[in-house]
Amino acid sequence: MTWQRDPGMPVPSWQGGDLHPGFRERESGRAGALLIGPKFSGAIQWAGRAWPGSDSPGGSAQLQAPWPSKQFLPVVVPVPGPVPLGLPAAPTATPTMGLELYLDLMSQPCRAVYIFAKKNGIPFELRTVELLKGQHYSDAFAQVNPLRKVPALKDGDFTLAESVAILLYLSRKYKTPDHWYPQDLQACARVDEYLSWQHTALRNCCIQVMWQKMMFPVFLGEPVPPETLAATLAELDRCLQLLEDKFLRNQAFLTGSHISVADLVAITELMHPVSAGCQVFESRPKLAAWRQRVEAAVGKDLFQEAHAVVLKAKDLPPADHAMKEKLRPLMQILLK
Ligand SMILES: N[C@@H](CCC(=O)N[C@@H](CS)C(=O)NCC(=O)O)C(=O)O
Repeated sequence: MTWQRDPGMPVPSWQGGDLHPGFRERESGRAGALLIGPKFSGAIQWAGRAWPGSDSPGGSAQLQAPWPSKQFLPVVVPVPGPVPLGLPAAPTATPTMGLELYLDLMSQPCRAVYIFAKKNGIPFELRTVELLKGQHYSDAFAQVNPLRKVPALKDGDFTLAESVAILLYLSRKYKTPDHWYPQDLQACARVDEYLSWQHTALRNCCIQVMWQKMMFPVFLGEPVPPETLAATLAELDRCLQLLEDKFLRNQAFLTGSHISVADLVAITELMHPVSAGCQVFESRPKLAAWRQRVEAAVGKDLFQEAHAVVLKAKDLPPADHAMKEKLRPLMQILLK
């Protein structure tokens, strides 16, 4: 069994844990974490440093199971800068069997999935599905997600819809650091509680505010009755209060002292009304401080990258007639 770092993948950071995505099995092209399980015996080769403290540019070893103390033995620790591969390149004809994420960063659950995957160095092929071009109605996309919504995931023959299911699948498959989706029964239940609540609360009003305040008047040229917008903004305010009082309280993050997937799901929602010019954080210092903490934990660059598209949505050229017809069903839902 030989491994090499996938040159297209970001170099993951060493977290002292047991997961190092960004590597590919050379023969099959299968993407995945470069982990050797406790039961593995056999020959391995690696590029870059092999263990913390080692400065070897690569090497090989014969491993004999079982490994005594750790559940996983990390084999490659990436070094800063280009990693010397020291191994022949994978054959270009190798079919991609790796993870594919179908996303449009205009969509808030897509941004949560994108940030999570990138932050954790999970190797994936980005398949952009542009909602405003109606690409989610294509037959090809229906094969991946018959619900015709993004985000969607394809991992080999396995397909998955629904952002929460996707986030949890990724956290389990790539064994991401525990704080994202904790093992502890009650800590995990707190995250589940938020994820269950947000679908019928924050999510509804954030998307409605964004469309009613910006997309209808600016993009579609359709005025929204002032009383409709006022009612939606009042509902957003009510949800923000619940977010602060029930979830954030005096904690650093929504479900405790560490960032979890709940924070990603929440912040990506709140950036929707922000993109439409709503002052979501200005009169809410607690929430504003939380936003800063989330941005810092995610990393400012990744946060900006994930939100660049939606923050520029106000500059979209007006939709043409065909586009409006395509969006008609969605518009009816969002004007309720
Ligand atoms: N519950 C789903 C919602 C997915 C969803 O509604 N996605 C929107 C974008 S935010 C979409 O694809 N809309 C296209 C449509 O409804 O036509 C999830 O969390 O993934």
